[in-house]
Amino acid sequence: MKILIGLLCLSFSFSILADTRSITLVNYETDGVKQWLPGTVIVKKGDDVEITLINNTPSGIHGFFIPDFGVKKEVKKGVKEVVKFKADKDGLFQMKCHMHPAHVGGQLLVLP
Ligand SMILES: [Cu+2]
Repeated sequence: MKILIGLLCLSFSFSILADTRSITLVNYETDGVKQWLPGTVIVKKGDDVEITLINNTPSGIHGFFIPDFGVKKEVKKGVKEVVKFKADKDGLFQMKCHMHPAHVGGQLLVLP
C-alpha cells in the first residue's frame, strides 16, 4: 500500500513538473545592440512559465516586458530576477525592454 501511495505521489509530481517551463534569458550587448537571449521563447498554452533574467550589459539596468501577460521587471546588472506567469492564451507576443523603447526585442510563441 505504501508503495502504491508513493508511486501515485511520484506520478502526480511529474505531472506538475511537466506543465512548468523554466528558461533563463541573458541580456548581452554588442556594438550598442542589446538582446535578451535566446530571443524567442516557445511554450504551450496552459503552461506555467518561469523565466530567470540575467542582465550582463555594461550599460546597466534594462527592463523585461511582455505586455500581453502583464509581465514587467527591471533587471539590474548582476542581480538575477525571476518572472512567472501562466501562458493562458496562444499566439505570438512581443517581449521588450519597457525602459528604453525600441531595443531589447524578442518574442514569445505560445503554441495552442
Ligand atoms: Cu533597456
